[in-house]
Amino acid sequence: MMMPEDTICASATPPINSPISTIRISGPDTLGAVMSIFGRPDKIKHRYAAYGSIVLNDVLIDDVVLVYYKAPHSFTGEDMAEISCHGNPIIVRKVIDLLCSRGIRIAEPGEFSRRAFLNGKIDLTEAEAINHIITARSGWEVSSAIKEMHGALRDIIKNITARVINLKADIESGIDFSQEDIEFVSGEEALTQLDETEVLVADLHRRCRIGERISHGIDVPIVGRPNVGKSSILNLILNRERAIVSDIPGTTRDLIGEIVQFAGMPVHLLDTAGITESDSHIERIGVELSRKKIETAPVIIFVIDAGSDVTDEDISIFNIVKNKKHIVLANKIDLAQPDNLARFAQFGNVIPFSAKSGQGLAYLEKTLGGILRNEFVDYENSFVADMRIIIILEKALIIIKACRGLFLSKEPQEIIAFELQNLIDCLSEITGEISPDSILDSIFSRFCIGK
Ligand SMILES: Nc1nc2c(ncn2[C@@H]2O[C@H](COP(=O)(O)OP(=O)(O)OP(=O)(O)O)[C@@H](O)[C@H]2O)c(=O)[nH]1
Ligand SMILES: [Mg+2]
Repeated sequence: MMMPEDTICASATPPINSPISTIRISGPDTLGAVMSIFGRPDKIKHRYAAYGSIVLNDVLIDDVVLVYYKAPHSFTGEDMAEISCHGNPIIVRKVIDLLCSRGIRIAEPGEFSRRAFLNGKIDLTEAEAINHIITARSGWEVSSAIKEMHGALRDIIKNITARVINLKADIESGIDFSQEDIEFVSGEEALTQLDETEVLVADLHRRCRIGERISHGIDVPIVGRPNVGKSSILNLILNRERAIVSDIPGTTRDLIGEIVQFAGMPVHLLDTAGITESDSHIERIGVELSRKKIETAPVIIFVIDAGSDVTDEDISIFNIVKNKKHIVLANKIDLAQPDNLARFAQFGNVIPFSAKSGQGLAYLEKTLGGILRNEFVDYENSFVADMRIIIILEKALIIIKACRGLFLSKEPQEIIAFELQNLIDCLSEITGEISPDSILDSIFSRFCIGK
């Protein structure tokens, strides 16, 4: 266990005016420092909320609640304290200045989590999960990250690693007894175990990939011919004037995207340029971007104008969209004759919609949510893993293939055992059992100060 010598402090809450702000302190000088600035030092006890004042030279700084955690029973595993004061950055600043005058220094980004990791309180998957909980933009990410913080990913990795360790041990026992011709694990059995390991790693890789994809936001473009109301629909869903709306066809030239939450998942909703045969160079570029998005997006919102007749443009856009998952909105229903949707029968199920009145919005959210859940069936079981983990899993799959090659060509057991050790080391990088400082730097520097 590595114990950093110095004591750090930082505000764990953002520098804004709010009811409460919290200042964290961690390190061996914590208790001395807080006792010296807190008006009722006798009240400071392990895991006890002490109420009192912080006073400097007879001037009252604030009334606060102070909780002290005695090492190793704290988040970092060191002596820690949390001071909750009134949420004014001026007060926070004064308390931190006071602590600094007692020889405590301001923490680097992620330094509390880094200490928790170095003291064995959390592994890297849990540290990364905490960061995901803070930065998550949808309910799905939050619950997935909380599961990870509770060790869901770590347990799977540990289980896979344990299997490889066993296999390697069996093979090494074979090495020791090789003179006596005892084989602890037959070649076939070893291959089966390797195959099983590969299935587990590949499955985990797939689940992390899905999670990674979802967490970036699932692209859902809103497409249709010019002037049908695509930008108005984006603005309605976002509940603000994000895209310019006008009655001039060809208003939107570029892709305009925002992340919104649908059915607990982050959706990258994209307003696109109305698709048309245009002479204008800029408009053509926009139309090209819209077409590309239709190709790559998993789900498309196709908009038609319920207030006007179906045009050839509508039909040709629908022909590109129809083979993909899509939703059809008959927008401007407020301008249409009621129950006159029959003329849109060629587009299949059409949702009557109005960006003006909001009609159909709840139904759109329900329908889109349903499609997304179906498209990403396994989303309950996917992980919001960092690219770092996905890359390590890919490396592990390559090593497994190499091991199989060694088995099949009946290489000496020492060589196979060596390659299996590479696999164990590789998997251990995920939890951080084996991780060079440079990797730790890059992970924890992404955290905010006070975390
Ligand atoms: N009455 C009514 N008007 C609407 C509705 N939705 C949009 N409009 C109007 O239709 C016109 C075009 O709306 P936009 O949202 O700019 O249409 P767009 O599809 O983004 O157009 P381009 O960017 O040119 O492709 C504007 O004058 C809107 O106010 C609706 O539901 N009802
Ligand atoms: Mg537009």
